[in-house]
Amino acid sequence: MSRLIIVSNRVPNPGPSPARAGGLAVALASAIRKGDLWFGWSGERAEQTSVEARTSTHRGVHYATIDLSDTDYERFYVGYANSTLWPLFHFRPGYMEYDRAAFDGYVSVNRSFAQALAPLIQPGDLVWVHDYHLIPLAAELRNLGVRNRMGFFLHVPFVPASLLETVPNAQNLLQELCSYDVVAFQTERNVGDFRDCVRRMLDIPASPGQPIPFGNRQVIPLACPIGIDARKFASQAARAAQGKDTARLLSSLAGRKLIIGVDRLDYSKGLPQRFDGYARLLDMFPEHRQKVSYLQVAALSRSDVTQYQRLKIELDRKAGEINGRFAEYDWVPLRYITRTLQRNILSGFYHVAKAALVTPLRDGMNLVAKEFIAAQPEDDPGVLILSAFAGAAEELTEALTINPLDADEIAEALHTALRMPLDERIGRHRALRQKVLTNSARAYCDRFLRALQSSDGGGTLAA
Ligand code: ADQ
Repeated sequence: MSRLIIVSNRVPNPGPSPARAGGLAVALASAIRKGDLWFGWSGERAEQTSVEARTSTHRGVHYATIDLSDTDYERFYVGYANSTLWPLFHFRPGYMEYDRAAFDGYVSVNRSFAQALAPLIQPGDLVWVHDYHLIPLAAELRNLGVRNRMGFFLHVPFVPASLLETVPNAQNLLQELCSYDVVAFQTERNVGDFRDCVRRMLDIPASPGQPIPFGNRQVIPLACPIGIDARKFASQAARAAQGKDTARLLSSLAGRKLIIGVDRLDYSKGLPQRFDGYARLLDMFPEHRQKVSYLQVAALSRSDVTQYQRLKIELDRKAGEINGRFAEYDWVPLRYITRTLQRNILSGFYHVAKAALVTPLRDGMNLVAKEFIAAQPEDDPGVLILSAFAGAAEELTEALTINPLDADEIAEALHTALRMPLDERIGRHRALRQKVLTNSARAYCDRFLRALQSSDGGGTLAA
């Protein structure tokens, strides 16, 4: 087997298990082996962006990181990646900002990544690049003479041509994606949009099921839905459900049904609309008052981007309004936490929840939906309420699917979920669980790496 090099914007802390193991680190745990290398930004800022990587080894896996200067951090990370590309790929053109200096910073950080990474690449290594921060990386590496097989996975959604073309240099972005040997997306729909963009914006034939000819190479577009280690998560959840944190939660619920939501505090996750949906439930179906409790864990994220600061203010206000309006002296309808909870504690909470609200306005996949299904007890499962605009909806068709903009629809779905008969809950959960077990983290890695191994590789960038 070839050595694998994983490249992502942030490199997981290789030390003892961090408080929050992100979806990426967990998903890739089954692909990365002794001798492999993980390369990316350290998360640290320095006077200058590093020209050479700092290396370390943990349990046989090598880690190589670079620091970013304050200016590069502002332009690359806060600017182009999170204020231009993130809103673009989440269908929010109104939130998109564009500043040429930020774009230049994005290109320059990708060049710095390439310069620090190129000397570490050996012949035969497979290079697997992750997410929208690093679209130009393969082109930059190829300019430095790297001829290895390189693949890219986009964790966020891809957009139709009519949206992609709103960003300056959209054609360049597409050409840079085509500099990889494999370009993988979360859903078939994303792959369809990518092919369509290539046809319309680059005037290159991109027929369904066929590789795309680009320069002297072939690019393989691939739908490769990310998964979780569902068996491990299920046993962790069953154990955690017997632990002291779940016991504390259950005793505070005093027999009430738990509705759970777990997200980064991000405008793509549809949190204000979800809060409205919950308030509508208590309005339209007052029989649930005092009988349910909704726990929303919304970990603060990207607090240096203006839209996220505004969202936090809006949610704080809405949470206050809901509790002010509906709470009784012995019942708080909404528990709202803006911190990260440890993964094993969360898994126990998922286990005992009777419904999960996963209602993003757009999401590449959404791993919380899969974690909830894996964690639920098979003999008395709760119900997943899932946005039609999460990538997970393409697979998890037995969930209650809703339009996240419609507060009344969220309320009706909650009402249905809270009264759903046991046999229907078991039937839906059995089908969902099977999918989450089959489309696991390992299946995701295997599918991607098989495609990358089988690709042409080694090509040069088209003129
Ligand atoms: P994210 O937008 O971060 O990731 P998501 O898939 O929902 O989204 O969550 C990733 C992980 O973070 C999950 O394991 C989840 O449990 C954990 N997490 C989220 N909120 C948390 C909280 N408040 N406390 C503790 N843990 C929390 C991007 C894309 C997604 C895609 C993933 C993986 O935006 O669409 O599913 O990458 O490809």
